Amino acid sequence: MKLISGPLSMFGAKAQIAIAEKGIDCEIEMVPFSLQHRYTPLHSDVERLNPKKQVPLLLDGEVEIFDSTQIFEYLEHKFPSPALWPENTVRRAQARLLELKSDEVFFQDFKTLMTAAGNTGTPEAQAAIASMDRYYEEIDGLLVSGDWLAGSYSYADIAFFCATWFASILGGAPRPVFRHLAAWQRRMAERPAVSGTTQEISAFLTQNGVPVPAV
Ligand SMILES: N[C@@H](CCC(=O)N[C@@H](CS)C(=O)NCC(=O)O)C(=O)O
Repeated sequence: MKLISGPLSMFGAKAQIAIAEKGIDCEIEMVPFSLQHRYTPLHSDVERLNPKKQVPLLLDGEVEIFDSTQIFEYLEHKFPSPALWPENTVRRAQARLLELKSDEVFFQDFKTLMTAAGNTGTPEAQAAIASMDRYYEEIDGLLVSGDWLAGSYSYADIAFFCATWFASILGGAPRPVFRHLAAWQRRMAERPAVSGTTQEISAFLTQNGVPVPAV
């Protein structure tokens, strides 16, 4: 099995953490990426397999798929243990929705901060930070009564941890006032699967003179 990702890919980090959590023997190949030239030249498998021209991709024999959530689904079916979707039907539905919200709702504000490229003083960036703050408050509320976002540790935690970690690079870190969220971030960061992945990304950030998130 091979994961094709990028050294600064939030969605790739999701897949990398899930692979590590499940202890899967998987080669990880990083496509060419630089802060200046981004993903050009495009990796040949990305060109061939993904009409959206994005990473991550997962190659496993005749299975050649893209999109981190699709990769989660494949990993869960092929390697059911340890389970990364909650067993309980209600909790599972909540976890799936939270995973989607990380990738598609929270990510909209994240994209605004990416476009701002460090200039967080613009009205657009300030609006994105305010919107993220409201979402952080919602998540903090979920974590009052439990260690994980949807009962048991799940893909929802992996996705949102990656979103907050990368948002922190862009000036969108959660405020410490959200103490349940802060404690959850620390719990996440202590997991070997998570710290192994963030250490690799941190090395890339350091090489490129970009400050590493505190968590
Ligand atoms: N929904 C996709 C998003 C993938 C994505 O946005 N990948 C980024 C890197 S994190 C990428 O390859 N961007 C290059 C581009 O869009 O040109 C997923 O979950 O995998």
